[in-house]
Amino acid sequence: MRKKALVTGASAGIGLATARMLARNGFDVIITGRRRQRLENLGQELEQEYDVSVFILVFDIRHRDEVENAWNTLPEEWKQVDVLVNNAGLAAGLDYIYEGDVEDWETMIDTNIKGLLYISRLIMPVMKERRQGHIVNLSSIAGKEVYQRGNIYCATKHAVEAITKGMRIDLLPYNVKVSSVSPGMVETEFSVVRFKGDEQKAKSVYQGLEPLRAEDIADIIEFIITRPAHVNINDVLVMPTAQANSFYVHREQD
Ligand code: 8X3
Repeated sequence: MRKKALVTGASAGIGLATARMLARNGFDVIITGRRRQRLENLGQELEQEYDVSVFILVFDIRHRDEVENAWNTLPEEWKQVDVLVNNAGLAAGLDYIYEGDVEDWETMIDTNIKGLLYISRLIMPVMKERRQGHIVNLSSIAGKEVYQRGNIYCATKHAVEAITKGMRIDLLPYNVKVSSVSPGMVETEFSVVRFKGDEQKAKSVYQGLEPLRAEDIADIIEFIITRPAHVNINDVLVMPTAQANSFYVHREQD
């Protein structure tokens, strides 16, 4: 039986690049997200290009019942997930905390923390039972540092860090690896979503520098999941060369 991987938020960005990387490595892939058409296009591409099987689960990860119902539609052999990539996540808004939109806070908390927990809660017992598996959580530089107006987004990524550590400790006796990847600036839909579709504002985040690409992060996940059985990469913190941390970014003038 071929190995199975599940990637959340696979319809774009890091999730999509990761799904491609997994298929290239011979995994059958469960791709999840909200946008069915995009997932179907990706599924077709992966099956044709890499000769693997793809299972599509459409759900909004913020809704526990949707996540559980989708999981329950999976045939038993598909539930034997070897690699789980908890990628689905977003930033909504960039506001001073005293002016923050409470809806934005809830969206981020529900997606980045609760959503990650909902899907993990279904898959961890399977990994524990099989005494095999690897969970890769997408954290962020925002999980290490807090920057002005990043407040709740940073809080959710700090929570991901704690959850990663908690998973690693609790799954330790069961041979399950737990890793995280913590990127700085990656040019995906991230900033467009953060700024609610304002493409100009989103572009300006990456003005004058070369940001990371989704594929750069997929490359790192590839390295993480292809280490020998006795090696676990706990965390990789990765920045564009033009970024030192959340505060120092070098921009070339046009
Ligand atoms: C995304 C990186 O610096 O915009 O997680 O918070 S940052």
